[in-house]
Amino acid sequence: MAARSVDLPSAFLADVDAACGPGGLITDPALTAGQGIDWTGRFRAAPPVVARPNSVEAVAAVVVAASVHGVALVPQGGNTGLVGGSVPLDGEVVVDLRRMDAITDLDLLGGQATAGAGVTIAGLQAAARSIGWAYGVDWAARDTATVGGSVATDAGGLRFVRHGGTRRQLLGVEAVLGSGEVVRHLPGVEKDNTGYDLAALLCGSEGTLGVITAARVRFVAPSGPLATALVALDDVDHAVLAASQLRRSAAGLEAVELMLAAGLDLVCHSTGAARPFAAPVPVVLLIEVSDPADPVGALAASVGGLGGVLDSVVASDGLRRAQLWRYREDHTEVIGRLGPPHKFDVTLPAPELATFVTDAPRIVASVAPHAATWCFGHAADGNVHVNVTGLPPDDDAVADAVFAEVAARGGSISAEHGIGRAKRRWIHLARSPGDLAAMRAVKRALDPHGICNPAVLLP
Ligand code: FAD
Ligand code: 2HG
Ligand code: ZN
Repeated sequence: MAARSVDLPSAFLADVDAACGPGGLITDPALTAGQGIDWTGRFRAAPPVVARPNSVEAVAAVVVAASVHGVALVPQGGNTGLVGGSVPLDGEVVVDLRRMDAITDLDLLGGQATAGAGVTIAGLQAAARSIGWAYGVDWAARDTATVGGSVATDAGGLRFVRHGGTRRQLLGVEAVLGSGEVVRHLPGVEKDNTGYDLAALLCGSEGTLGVITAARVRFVAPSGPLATALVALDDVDHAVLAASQLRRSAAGLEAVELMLAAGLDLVCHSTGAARPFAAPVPVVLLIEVSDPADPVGALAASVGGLGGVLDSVVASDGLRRAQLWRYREDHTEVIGRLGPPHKFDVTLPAPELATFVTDAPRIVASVAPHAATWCFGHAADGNVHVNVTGLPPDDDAVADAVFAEVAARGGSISAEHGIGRAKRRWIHLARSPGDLAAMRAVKRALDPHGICNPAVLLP
């Protein structure tokens, strides 16, 4: 998508340099080019100017300088976002939070910690493990995606059915609002009804209200012994029924993930992984359960009650389980190798999910006959990732068709990735005029100069 470069006032650059200290302002295009391109390669900006603050005071000074000089900012963490929200296409300055990577106030008794915005999800998971707890949210970009980015997007991930998304883990945040005001509520208590929930408001705000500098998160109990299965089914209807049945009956349900034949074939072809089943199968669910005594038995009992099962493979040792997970987690990577994909991360009401997944290739083909459609996702959450390859970066016809269909079926145009730049034009399909007016009023109040990610989320 188109990029625009902007001349920045030298006084602004001097203020940022002073605030961020040595190594905190990067203007060399050779060093910043990667930070102007999103993970998919669809959104490509000119190499940006990058500020790398390492304290909340430095972030506040950058925000104040930006408002004084009328410079727009794009907060950036791991730059793994999938809706183009982290790249400065309009010459914004990138505020890179990765230097703010401290984990403090680890509370063994309460199961909580405070994580700087730049801590990676894998780093937070390791910190939780080090005191006998677990962090409840996990996804394939765990080594790169950051706490700040995950809060800003309310990331969902592979264990949503078990623990919910990022918002559910959040006890409080520290952030610099667009006004320059610092909000800091990092409580060490589980229950806390003391007024507006600013953490929940900033969660999912995609950098449009301010820069998140730290989060207080709760941990969850680590899973007991796990068993993981790939279960081949004869059609998507049976997969959706299975997800519902598992949610009702499998006490230790950890994950239910959907794959289709084409995606699985692509993963095997592209990564060299062995085909999991002897014969081709149309639909596969990855099902994981935990059980303190007999996870394989619990999994077998759950799978035994499902209809339409053609075949299954089961693993309980860590290495083999990780191999089964790779079939699902590698989808994003291997689809990306075909060229920049258009990503439609949608949720459907349960009764609509199977027909939507079945119809998606036809809906895409009706406006883009030469494109390829790939569907996979989080079956237990009604969340399907429709990826379309073979489209020009600025194609809108497929989004028009897919999102109209999702809206007509009562679904959401963003389940977990956010709106970003990619879906801004279609947000009215998911939110009412009243909702959008209220969001604009919040934006005006917290970001009065309109400097925080102005091209993202709100039309
Ligand atoms: P970035 O990409 O840097 O930024 C994302 C957005 O947040 C931007 O709008 C940015 O401006 C804003 N932002 C970043 N940091 C801050 C901050 N400190 N303060 C304010 N705003 C900020 N997502 C899921 O939900 N579930 C998945 O299962 C999932 N799987 C993925 C798998 C792969 C292989 C990849 C590449 C991505 C996946 N994602 C998934 C998407 C992505 O990892 C998440 O959206 C993640 O939360 C982004 O974190 P980040 O640090 O990379 O943020
Ligand atoms: C996943 O579930 C991520 O793997 C990425 O949300 C989805 O690549 C995608 O479209
Ligand atoms: Zn996902």
